Amino acid sequence: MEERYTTLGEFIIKKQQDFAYSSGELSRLMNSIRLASKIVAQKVNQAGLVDITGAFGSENIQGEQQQKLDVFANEVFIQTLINREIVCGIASEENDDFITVCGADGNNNNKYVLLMDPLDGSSNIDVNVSVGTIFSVYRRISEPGTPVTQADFLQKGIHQVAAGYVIYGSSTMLVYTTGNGVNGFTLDPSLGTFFLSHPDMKISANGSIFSVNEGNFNQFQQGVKDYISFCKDDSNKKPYSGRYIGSLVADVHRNILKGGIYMYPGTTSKPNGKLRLLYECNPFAMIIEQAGGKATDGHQRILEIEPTELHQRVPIFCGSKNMVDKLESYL
Ligand code: P6P
Repeated sequence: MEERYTTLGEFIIKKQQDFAYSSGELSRLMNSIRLASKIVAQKVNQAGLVDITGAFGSENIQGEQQQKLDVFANEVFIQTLINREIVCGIASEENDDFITVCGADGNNNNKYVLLMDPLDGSSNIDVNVSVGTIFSVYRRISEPGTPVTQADFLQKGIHQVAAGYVIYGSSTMLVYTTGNGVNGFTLDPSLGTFFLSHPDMKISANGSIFSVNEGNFNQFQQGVKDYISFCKDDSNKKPYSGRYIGSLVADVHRNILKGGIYMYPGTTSKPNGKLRLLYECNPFAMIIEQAGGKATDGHQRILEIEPTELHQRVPIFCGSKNMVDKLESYL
């Protein structure tokens, strides 16, 4: 089969065949995410036309005003997964606690849990900036048939079975890994089909883009300030460009394609930064490492961090390996 005509559905089946032990549950999980992404993409692309972008009035655990699309996207992904009885538990940025998913018989022998940020960067929707969904999948560690526990979600990123994101931008793309490389699929909205558009994505070891919110510069630790000053030093042989969209999925996706480093450092007011370990930093860390890049909190691999809370924040520096190495040399 000519690669360029591979649809996401065909790719998932092909990959399942690569795993002799695969029971097909992970394939069904990916197909569920495929469906939910199409539904959310359609609503995001209508955002300016349909009155669902206004603030919903409720707040999420982050204390942020929930945009209606946040709520919509959260419900679509949750319902799609529950209806198909694919996972035994779900954790979401939009939900204070994790959701236990039981089968019709009240038990649940499904072996996976999913963690997600259903619509990251949603505050950008009203200004037509790309937003995204981020997801992370683990095998449960509790006994099948027993209720899912928090321990099932608080696993190190190295144990992720799959990680991915959907970017709702000039086109809708789904990018994911199951531990054997990273592949990107672009949605043809006229057909409702994701086509393999970016096979075996790799991030260059070097890059010339640094992404950070310099509005926080004065609150960064000195080493981070020194690295940013290095990037801005005109005497550099290799000039760097500052690019910061303020939408995590958009910033990291661009850096994977063009090379670069994305930083959300700790600050004096937020020592652990802003981004969430379990459903933002870990999935991106897996994707970036699978694409040949590096992801650290400044001291250790993001994927090695032992989680303690569902919504915990960690600083993150990720992207082109040599750029992250250079940053670390300043810390
Ligand atoms: P700041 C969006 O709210 C988000 O969670 C990420 O998508 C984005 O990278 C980050 O926050 C931007 O945060 O503090 O720079 O506005």
